[in-house]
Amino acid sequence: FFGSRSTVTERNPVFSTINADDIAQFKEILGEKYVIQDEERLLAANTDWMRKYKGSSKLLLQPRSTAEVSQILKYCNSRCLAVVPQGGNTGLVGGSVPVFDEVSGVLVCEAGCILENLVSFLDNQGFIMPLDLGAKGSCQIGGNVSTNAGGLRFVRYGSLHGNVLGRRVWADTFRDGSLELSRIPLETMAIVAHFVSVSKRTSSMSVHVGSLEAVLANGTVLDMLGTLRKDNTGYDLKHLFIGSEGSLGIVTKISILAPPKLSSVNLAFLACKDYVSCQNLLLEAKRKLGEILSAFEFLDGNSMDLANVLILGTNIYVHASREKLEAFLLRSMEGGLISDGVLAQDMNQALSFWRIREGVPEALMKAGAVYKYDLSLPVEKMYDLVEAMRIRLGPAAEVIGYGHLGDGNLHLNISLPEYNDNVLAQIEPFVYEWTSKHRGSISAEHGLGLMKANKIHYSRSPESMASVTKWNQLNREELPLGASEEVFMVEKKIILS
Ligand code: AKG
Repeated sequence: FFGSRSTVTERNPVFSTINADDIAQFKEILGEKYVIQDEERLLAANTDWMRKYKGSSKLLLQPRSTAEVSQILKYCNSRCLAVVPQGGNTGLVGGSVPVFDEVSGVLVCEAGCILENLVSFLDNQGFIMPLDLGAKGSCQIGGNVSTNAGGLRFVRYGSLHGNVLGRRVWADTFRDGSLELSRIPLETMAIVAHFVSVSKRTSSMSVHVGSLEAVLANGTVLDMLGTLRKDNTGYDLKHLFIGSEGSLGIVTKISILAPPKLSSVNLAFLACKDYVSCQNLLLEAKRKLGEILSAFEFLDGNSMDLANVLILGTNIYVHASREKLEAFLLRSMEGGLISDGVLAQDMNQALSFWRIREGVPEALMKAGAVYKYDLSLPVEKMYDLVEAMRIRLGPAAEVIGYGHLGDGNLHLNISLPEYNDNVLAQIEPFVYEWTSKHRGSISAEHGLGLMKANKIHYSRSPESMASVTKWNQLNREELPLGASEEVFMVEKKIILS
């Protein structure tokens, strides 16, 4: 425990403990340099981003290839050593080299590639990543796939199930869009709507294909990398690895089809007087701008205050005009859906709007302790939970609601000066019961991890859980990674205990 606020999971006695022979074996496979026992580095790897969960792993391994991952897992399996795959924010192997085919638009890369590097790489080639999230500067694509990260472009490009593994086809009809509104949106609710448009084009067709390579616990390398649009030869096994959080194997390579870069991107930052107006605006945006809408985010007044006070100075002005969006937004303003708003005039301004939205989680971390919930709920019910929680907790904590309105995904954050078990008892299980009652999901995009591993029953029926358990039992000999018992992160680093 870090004080009373973090969680440590008990070690499962089924697993062996590491001995000197094991360490020698790992050094043999990886070389001395990549077998790490240094306390400080282990502490960093054993601690999650929120500094809430703490593992007690004794060894950090840094494999640089699929073959090394395979050898390590095979050995660990034979010795029954617990394995936690981990990724994100370490530069461990000096960066993976992406390979890109411009004609097919297929990017093939190693799991350790940092998302932002892929975004810039593709941008230089005239393409975009279908995935974007606030943590892009440090998260790794292998981790994104293993956790099925959602992010900001979900409303347009869908989940990684569609982007990485599926053979998803989408048709877009692009239109020009314009808007000119010119004041600072600082009312109770703000919405970021991200519009993309391709001038003078009426339609375009893109295809998402892709797949991955993963290593099973017994060291078997499952090569599912491919670039075919169609392959209907039985089960689509690759899907199992997306969102499995490392429990079935370690993702080592990914191929993903990148859509071509659009010739213009427009970002509007809008204020609505209440949540009902936000919902109605979303509905209108889907009706009128559906084919050019690439993100529809929302943050409430408390989120705005937090982001502005603790991280940013707000200084948003706009002079730009784009006809279609302007028409839509003016209509929405006349109809009372929008009370204020601005349209980014250039990329820098657009980035500054995004920084407000993406800055909220960081601002929350700086504000003190935070309890985080990532929920899928019917859009019309979503904000009721925020309000119910405010009433429930009173002045004991600040309740903040923001997230991906276009996807029905609420990030409910409860901020207070320090972690407090009495407050926590007011929040849980209430938040899970409320979500379950409204047939929501207790994890929209963040995954289960340690925090929600034993809360899954709020979102899954006993029958579906039983069938997964049964499936796992049947496949125990073949697919047991089964060791995610400590810090749960992803890819490219392997921690052993
Ligand atoms: C987001 O900002 O979209 C996230 O997924 C982070 C949410 C959170 O920190 O609660």
